[in-house]
Amino acid sequence: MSRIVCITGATSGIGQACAARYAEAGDKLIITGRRADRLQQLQAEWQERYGIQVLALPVDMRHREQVERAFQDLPEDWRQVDILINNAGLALGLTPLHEGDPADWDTMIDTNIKGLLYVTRVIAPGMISRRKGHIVNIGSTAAKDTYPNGNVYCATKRAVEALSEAMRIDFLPYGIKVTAVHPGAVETEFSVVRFKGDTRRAAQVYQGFQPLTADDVAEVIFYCTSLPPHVCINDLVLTPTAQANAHFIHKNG
Ligand code: NDP
Ligand code: 8X3
Repeated sequence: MSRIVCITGATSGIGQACAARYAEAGDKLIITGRRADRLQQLQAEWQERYGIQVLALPVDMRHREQVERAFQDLPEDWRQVDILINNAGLALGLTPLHEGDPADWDTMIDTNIKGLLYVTRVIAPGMISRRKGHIVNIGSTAAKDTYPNGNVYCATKRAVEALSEAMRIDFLPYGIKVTAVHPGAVETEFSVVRFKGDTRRAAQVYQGFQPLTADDVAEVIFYCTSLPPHVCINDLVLTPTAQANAHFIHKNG
């Protein structure tokens, strides 16, 4: 039975891999991101390859009115979202707090925390009225351990962890599943974004060990959302085998 799956930040990395995984399974997809051209290209590709329906919503998660308008105007047959994957997010910079750029802090807080809240606020009431739904929030090992110079990014992911717990408690009477997935190092556009286009510095992050791929994370998320109705994975940490936690990665050479 096909489900309606809404994935934020589906234009690259983990979100794109998740969308491809659910597309392969025949689910209907709502995909979001700021890059409208990529959304359209992926929409056409998955509709063609898998014969599924894909709704592309170009949206900047930082702007509450944009998010509300995009989701409140959903066509009738797209309103019953079964699975929401709150994935859109980013890190900007890796500097000590006293040298941090407050504009970067605003972007991370507005995207990773407030954007996640805005989308959840419009989607969750429908799930609650239907007494059915699953919300997957993408945290990070950065939520579990604060690392040097990670300050505000780590704080936003700690907030995602706290909000996942809050959703689990508040939505408990309605049978809504809430899963927080905390990946370690995944090679995506994440570090290129963090280092503002410095691809050499970004590549160094993943040298000397085998990082996770976005597909690895997508497979785990797909598993979490494919369990029987009475089974819920609440909190899940996955890392490359070479990574113990946010602090320790065993690199060769
Ligand atoms: P990518 O940079 O590859 O993907 C990030 C996605 O978020 C893109 O689709 C981007 O779309 C979207 N996004 C960013 N800002 C906004 C915004 N303002 N409005 C709408 N969409 C936005 O990185 P990842 O796939 O690695 O990251 C996905 C999630 O996983 C993030 O929450 C990240 O914190 C988390 N994570 C990543 C890890 C890693 O090592 N890579 C490890 C642990 C967690 P667009 O640019 O088109 O707007
Ligand atoms: C992304 C993983 O360790 O680069 O959340 O912050 S890390």
